[in-house]
Amino acid sequence: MVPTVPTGLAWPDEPLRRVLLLLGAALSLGSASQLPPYSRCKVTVHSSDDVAAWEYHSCQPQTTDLARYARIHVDPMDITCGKPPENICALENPYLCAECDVSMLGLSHPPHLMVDAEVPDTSTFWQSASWHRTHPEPLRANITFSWGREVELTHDVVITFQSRRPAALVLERSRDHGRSWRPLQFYADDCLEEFGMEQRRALDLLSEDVTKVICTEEYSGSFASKGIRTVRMEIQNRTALLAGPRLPPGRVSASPYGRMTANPALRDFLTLTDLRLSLLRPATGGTFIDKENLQKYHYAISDVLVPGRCQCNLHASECVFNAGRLACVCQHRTAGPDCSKCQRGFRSRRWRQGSYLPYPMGSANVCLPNNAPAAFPNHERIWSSSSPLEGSQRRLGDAEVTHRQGLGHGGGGGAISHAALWPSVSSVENKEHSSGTQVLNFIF
Ligand SMILES: *[C@@H]1O[C@H](CO)[C@@H](O)[C@H](O)[C@H]1NC(C)=O
Ligand SMILES: *[C@@H]1O[C@H](CO)[C@@H](O)[C@H](O)[C@H]1NC(C)=O
Ligand SMILES: [Ca+2]
Repeated sequence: MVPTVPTGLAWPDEPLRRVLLLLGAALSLGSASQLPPYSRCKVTVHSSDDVAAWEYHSCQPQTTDLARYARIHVDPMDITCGKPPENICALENPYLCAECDVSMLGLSHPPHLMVDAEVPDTSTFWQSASWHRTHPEPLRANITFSWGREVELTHDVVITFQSRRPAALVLERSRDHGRSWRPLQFYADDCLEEFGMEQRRALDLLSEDVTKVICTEEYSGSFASKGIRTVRMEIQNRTALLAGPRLPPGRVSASPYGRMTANPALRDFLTLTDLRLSLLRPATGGTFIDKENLQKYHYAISDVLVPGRCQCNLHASECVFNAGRLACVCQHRTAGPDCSKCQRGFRSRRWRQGSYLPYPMGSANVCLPNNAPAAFPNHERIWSSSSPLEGSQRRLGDAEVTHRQGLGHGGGGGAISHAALWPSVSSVENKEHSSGTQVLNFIF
């Protein structure tokens, strides 16, 4: 058995999240109407001894903490403290120091302590060497999280510092396994001086700025609260911009997924193979540098949270972690680590990504058997008159939802009335479907 990545229903706020992640799997067994949209790839709509019909939906894995499934690399190699043993001191009090020594359990602070399960009141953390090590050169470190595949961010990235938050850092992403990098967000106590950028808060972004890279002073500037140790990359504030308040009733639920489909730039912005935290300047508590006590300048991170999911092209509701890799459990007769091709024997039409539209079932764009008619419509319901199991003798019905009145021609069996197979749907859904189809044609 491969372990399934734990799932959560709604993404909770921090302290509870580790607990809820564990509960998530149990919660998702609850009633079907409680399931988040796009959580099921296939639903049986009729089943009896000799006839089965099911409907394929586009589907995606639930949000989980991706940081725990990443390979973590810290640069330069010797930037983690303790080799040789050294003292790390408090910024506020240079005489309050702790020893760091990689050879002593309890005194070492390796990178994996950024992604372990935090027990309340016992913080475990990665600790950098102090500026004493590199002065007069700057104290810099890159922390890279690599997944070896595409993942997509769904909620705020949250970095919790054990030390004071750095005076300058950049969060960057790569979509090509680290060959090229693009910034996600800049953070500084003075954006203009550090990066030549005007400071801006995610809260103030307008809907046309949904993928705009900003520099914020919110987490390190003079008005940033000193007691708070978290730095955020506000993903939700950005996706919320797409949710748009002015949709007519009945269409509201289609967002933001529908708009996500219509906004490839945002999907690109949130998709990555690697995430890098580039620490450029530690907190110094002001402009004065106390050269006699450089041990008090350093970085320490107790937790990194990267909520997101495997990018499975809307063809999988599960992603498993096996042999150090995340892999989609592909449905819809697709294959590959990210379901980006059709299974052998199921290639009668070009592979396509699933679509979020029409909301909330989406379009599965299943791969079809090689012997399916070339002009087969893009239907999402398939039924079998032989066995409820998927198999090579499966017969395919012309069961596109918009053609449901015409069920019977080309359909397998015919023993059941289509009223039983296709329960009535509201006109809103019909409308959504037809508009969804138009959008699909437009996009793909
Ligand atoms: C961090 O990565 C950047 C970009 O690859 C590189 O230029 C820089 O030297 C790295 N910094 C450290 C401290 O390794
Ligand atoms: C932005 O996020 C913050 C907290 O993360 C939230 O309180 C606020 O309502 C969000 N703003 C918008 C416009 O979604
Ligand atoms: Ca920790």
